[in-house]
Amino acid sequence: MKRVLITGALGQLGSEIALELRRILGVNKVVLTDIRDDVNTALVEEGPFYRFDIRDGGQLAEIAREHRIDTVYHLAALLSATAEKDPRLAWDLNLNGLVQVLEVAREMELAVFTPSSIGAFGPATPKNWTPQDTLQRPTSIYGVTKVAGELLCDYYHHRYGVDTRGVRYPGLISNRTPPGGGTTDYAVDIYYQAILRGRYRCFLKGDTYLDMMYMPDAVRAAIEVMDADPALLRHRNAFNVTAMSFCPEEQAGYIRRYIPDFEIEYEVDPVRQSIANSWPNSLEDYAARVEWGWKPRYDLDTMTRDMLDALSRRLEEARYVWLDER
Ligand code: VAH
Repeated sequence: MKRVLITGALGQLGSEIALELRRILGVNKVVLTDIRDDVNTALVEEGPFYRFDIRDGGQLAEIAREHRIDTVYHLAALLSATAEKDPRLAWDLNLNGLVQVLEVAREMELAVFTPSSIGAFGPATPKNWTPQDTLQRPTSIYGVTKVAGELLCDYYHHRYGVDTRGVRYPGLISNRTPPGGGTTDYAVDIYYQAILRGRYRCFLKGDTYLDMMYMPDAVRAAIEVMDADPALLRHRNAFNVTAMSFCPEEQAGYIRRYIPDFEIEYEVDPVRQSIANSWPNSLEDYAARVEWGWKPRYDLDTMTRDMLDALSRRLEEARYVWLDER
């Protein structure tokens, strides 16, 4: 039975993987860590949690030893828009944090999941049906850290035999935890504001196509790739995975199927538009499908229905803090 440690466990993806792994393995088999402890406090209080900076490898090793960890989900990182504001911090956290995890994994023979992103591609990459193996010359610091991270994880596998695996995530959409500082955050916020205000001001152009995925599929991908038979893996860091590709205008149209009067307007953020323009319009994910049976379950219509249903129930009960924090 696996014993898992999650870094960045209170973030958008980390908190959802934490919930699902604790459901599967039991609370005490899943140790959470994060640099902060003032969000998702239910997760902090219900089981083992440590607040520390992932760049402190010594503390990581101590916790992994104390809890007899065998698998690390390393999710602590700055996302694209936040990273662009402080490139040196992004490099330090995203890469030196990863080096600490890989070194502990090498010494303690731990398996490591590290997410990459469609941000690992750049303007020179084929934009439609972006292949698994292709040119990667990202122009954002986030993308630079993701490509370097992919190469580092593959190096630790080939050089030291560390069981490193990852997926290149598209934009992730969750009805539980708001995203933190990404270029695809609009695709989450739009649902909240559709319910609360009936309209949304989008920071990307209406015809900006990006790959996206509903969080239940993203969590399942992270678990299934780590459970895959290693003998069947030709790739490791990192597999293209996707579920859908849409633009803000298209997403607004699907919302109007449920909220007919919903209106969208545009106030483009040049930094995030430039990042989005450098990313693919759509990925092909055949390697993941062939090597470990990847298959998404949600499309834009089923995701929209589930998001609006879950949020309308939740937002009736509690103030929408995210909007107030803006
Ligand atoms: C971001 N949500 O926008 C992340 C993700 C593909 C996008 O990497 O930075």
